[in-house]
Amino acid sequence: MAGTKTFTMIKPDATAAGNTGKIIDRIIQAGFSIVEMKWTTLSNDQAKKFYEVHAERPFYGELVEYMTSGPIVAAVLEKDNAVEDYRTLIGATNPKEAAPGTIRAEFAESIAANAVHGSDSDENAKIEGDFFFA
Ligand code: 3AN
Repeated sequence: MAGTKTFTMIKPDATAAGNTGKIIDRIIQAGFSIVEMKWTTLSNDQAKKFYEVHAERPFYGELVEYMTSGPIVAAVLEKDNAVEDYRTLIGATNPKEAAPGTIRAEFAESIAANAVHGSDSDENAKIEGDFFFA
C-alpha cells in the first residue's frame, strides 16, 4: 500500500523570487496537509549529506552550491498516495518538460533551480523527513 507522507523543499530560487506563499497555497489546494514545516538555510555539510546519492553526478557541486545559496522551506506533507501525487503536482525535473499547471512549469527557472524537491519513494520520504525533523 502506498504511504501517506512525503517530504518537500521549496528551493532557494523560489524563496528568493517571493513564490513561497504561492507554492504552499498550491500544495494545500491539492489536498495535502502540512505535518511539519521549517524555514531554514542549509549548511554546506547538510546539503552534501542530503544529496549524497548524487555525489558521483557531474552536477553535484553545482547542486550543493545552489542549495546553500539562500533559504529553503522544508516540510513533511500528508495525503493518500502522497509520494506519487506530489510528484505529479510538481512536474518533471526539467521545467521545460514539466506538464502545464504543475508547480515546476509555473515557478522553476531551470533543471538545477527547479523550485521544489519532492521525495521519489516512501523510503526516501521517511529518510528525508527525519533529516530535518527527527
Ligand atoms: P528530482 O528532484 O526531480 O527527483 P533528481 O533526483 O534526478 O530529480 O535530481 C535531484 C536534483 O538535482 C534536482 N531537483 C535538480 O535540482 C538537480 N539536477 C538534476 N539533474 C540535473 C542536471 N542535469 N543539471 C543540474 N542539476 C540537476
